[in-house]
Amino acid sequence: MTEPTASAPARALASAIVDTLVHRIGKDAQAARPHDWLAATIFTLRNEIIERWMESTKRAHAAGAKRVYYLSLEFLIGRLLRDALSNLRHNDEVAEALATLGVDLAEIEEIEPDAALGNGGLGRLAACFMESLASLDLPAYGYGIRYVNGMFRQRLDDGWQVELPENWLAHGNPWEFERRESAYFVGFGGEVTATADGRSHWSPAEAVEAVAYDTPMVGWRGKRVNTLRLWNARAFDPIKLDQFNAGDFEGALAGQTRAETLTRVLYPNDSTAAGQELRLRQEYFFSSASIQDIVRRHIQYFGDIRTLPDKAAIQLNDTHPAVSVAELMRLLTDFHELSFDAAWDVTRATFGYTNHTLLPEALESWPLPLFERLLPRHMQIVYAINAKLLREAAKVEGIDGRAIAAISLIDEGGERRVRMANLAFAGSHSVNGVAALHTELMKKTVFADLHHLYPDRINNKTNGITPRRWLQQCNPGLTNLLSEAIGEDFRDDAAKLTALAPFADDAAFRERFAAVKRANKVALADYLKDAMGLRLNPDAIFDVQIKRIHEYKRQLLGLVETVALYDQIRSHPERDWTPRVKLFAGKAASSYHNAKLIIKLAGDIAKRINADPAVGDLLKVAFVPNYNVSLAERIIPAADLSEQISTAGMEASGTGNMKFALNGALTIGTLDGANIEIKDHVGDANIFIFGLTVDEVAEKRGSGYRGTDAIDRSAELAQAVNAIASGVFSPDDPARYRGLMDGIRDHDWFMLAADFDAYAAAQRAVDARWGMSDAWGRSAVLNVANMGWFSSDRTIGEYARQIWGVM
Ligand code: GPQ
Repeated sequence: MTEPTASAPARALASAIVDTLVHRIGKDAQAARPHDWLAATIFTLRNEIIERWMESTKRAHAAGAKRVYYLSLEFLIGRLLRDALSNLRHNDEVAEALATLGVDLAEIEEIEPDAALGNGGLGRLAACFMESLASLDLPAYGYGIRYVNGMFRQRLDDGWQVELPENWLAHGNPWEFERRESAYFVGFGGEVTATADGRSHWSPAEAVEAVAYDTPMVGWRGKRVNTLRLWNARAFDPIKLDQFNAGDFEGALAGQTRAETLTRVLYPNDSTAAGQELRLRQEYFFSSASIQDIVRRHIQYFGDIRTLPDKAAIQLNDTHPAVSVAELMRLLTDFHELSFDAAWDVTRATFGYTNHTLLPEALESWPLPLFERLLPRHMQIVYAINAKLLREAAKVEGIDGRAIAAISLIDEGGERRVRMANLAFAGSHSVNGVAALHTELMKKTVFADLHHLYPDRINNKTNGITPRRWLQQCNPGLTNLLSEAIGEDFRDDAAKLTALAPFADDAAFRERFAAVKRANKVALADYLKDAMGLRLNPDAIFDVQIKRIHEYKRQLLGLVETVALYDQIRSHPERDWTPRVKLFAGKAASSYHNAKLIIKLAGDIAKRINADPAVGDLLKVAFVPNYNVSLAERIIPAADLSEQISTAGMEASGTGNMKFALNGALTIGTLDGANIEIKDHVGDANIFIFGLTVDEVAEKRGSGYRGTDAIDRSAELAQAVNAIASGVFSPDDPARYRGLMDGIRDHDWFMLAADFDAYAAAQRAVDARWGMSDAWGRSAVLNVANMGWFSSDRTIGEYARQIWGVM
């Protein structure tokens, strides 16, 4: 079967894959289906990964190295085969081997399910960080939950979002290793008693077992392989036989069902606190298992728990794992016999906390009675920490009663609640924001008083993205062009991309650069034609807004401007319009009414515009269903224009913005989050910035501004809002969008109307620049050249040196 033309290594690899297929999957090459080939390929590749994994672990152990622990309720890692192949530089070899077996590597890569254990930016950041940690050869573990159902699959029924469960484990998961020996007891409820020697003893009323599942995280060139350890909940006693024998079958299995519920599903909320008891249980479950595992490893390797901060840096990815602070305090005081003060010193020196949003609805706090019922010992510890914290605060000049109330771990206004952000802040030696503006706003708003108390604690770590997945893997055409132009150095150090800058003035290079972009657009157009029957003109501007649907991200601004443009094209067909394709994609939280309505509106607008012969190829609109990491990998390399148009002050950083610019799209965006730093790097001339600043937004909100003020002044805006409100795009239900449009007229909290004219003007500036293809090409090349700084290697380097002390 093996073709004689294949190289010797490819032939050896092919026979290894077939061997795996037969002995591990139990099928021969004739019977194998695509999923079998996928599994056989992964299992074969895994052998090398395992060896590097063990070598990495041993090396860290032998060096007595300090380890980084990244605790996150979300890891949006996506597919892993291409990532591993590409990082190990085995792509060509494996493709060749499979070809000799009549199997197309690209085809089997396509059927690998996305591991979507996250909602959006926060979860994807965690995945980029895991890859960079391994690439920088830093010993690190990610800790999270092995959700059986990750992010839901989005289907559009008549344009309405419907959520379907995504069963990513349906065909098994060849990447994971169950570690039955790494299992921990996690308790809930019950009561706390004092022991004879004056310590506390917690007797939980309920307990589950946390079992580890490890996935290898392969760094660039396979230098290091780290571990992503995800916890699965299991009942200690999976079946109560006495009950079963007595005929109560459901009751006999109830414990197992209850345990499994814990790790069953990811809460599909992005930047909003879920607030349900199950969520607090998930948070404690994975925090407790992770902290126990970290403490166990430390004792095993180093013996003395008091040296923990020298050997472990634990980073809290937002407040979701913040209860870890109380959990470590519990282990140190109740089991390792440290005094409260000694335990507190160890705890603070070990933890760092990253804040990802200022949105009040995202700040987690738990009703005190719930917290106390579920975690009675932790409640005591929180009180004790609070007493210490407030004693310290009272000594500081300028801290009055109001400030004390703001610093307290307990919110006493109304129903008493435990504030997780304050707990994370107090329990960490470092608190960081994710972009420069965001970090400054943290100091001025949510954490103003804690910042006054601990002025050295808040620091900035601007987010980054891994250039392996978000350039090399998703855009091989551009990557090859870059290596022809500037050599291979940028593959190991994205900062070396600056060598590309002189090529911005090289017309022949710009032409090749444009050809790569066009080929990516053709590939995307082909895909969307198959997937949703769309016909797109690859010479139009591909204008893209893909991210979670959220009012502050202002997909609605993009849609209203689309309607205005549509009206302009119809009213002035004689003008020289620039053809545009407007692509939208993203999921809405299932309970977020307006976000779901915005999705429906996008579909309604698309239906009307795409069918109108008066605009023809000049304007096409599409809402692409089921946005996920894999879809992003297809769309981003094909984008010309990246929409980053959040209301200033509301997007902590954004990371999609970085992916687009790195792939040569120009950004149209507000002075928000990392857009500001992108502007500083790519240069004002190579980005389209518009809209109110943070201060102007605050000023308007404070001065009784209403959307109607702006609508009355803008004929274009008024026309678009009125058309949507009156049912032009929803003839089947003319009132459908009245409420949504009234929201803009009445409050316009997100400043859509206030920013509209500036946004529309910026879009016309985009058209003008597109018309000067040399100028556009020059800007696009300069974006790629100057985006290396946004590599997550740079970000992780900063964390490593400035927070973790591991570099
Ligand atoms: N982010 Cl709090 C999320 O994706 N989910 C969340 O629950 C919170 C924040 C995002 C944030 O909105 C983006 O601006 C950031 O770029 C991203 O986190 C990573 O820091």
